[in-house]
Amino acid sequence: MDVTASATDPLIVARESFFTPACLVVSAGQSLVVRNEGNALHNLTVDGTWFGMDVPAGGEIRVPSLARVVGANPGNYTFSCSYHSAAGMVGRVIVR
Ligand SMILES: [Cu+2]
Repeated sequence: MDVTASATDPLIVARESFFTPACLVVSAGQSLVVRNEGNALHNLTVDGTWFGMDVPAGGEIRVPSLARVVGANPGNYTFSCSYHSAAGMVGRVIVR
């Protein structure tokens, strides 16, 4: 059987000032969709990686294959909104 990304990519929703879900598990080959359902500009920054991208209010971004973000290092990564991390806008993604 072919193993490909699921039809529905994992989704993180950003609001003021939290992510939901705050913790999720994804396969390295999957994309990740981040949707901003809040009214402020948010972003998604994955600690320890090169990845950081703004998500405008009402907008959506697609993080490319997580394998391209974390390289050969699956595991636990903290992500945050760099604008609101002090307000607790952080989460965790487990890439495997
Ligand atoms: Cu934010």
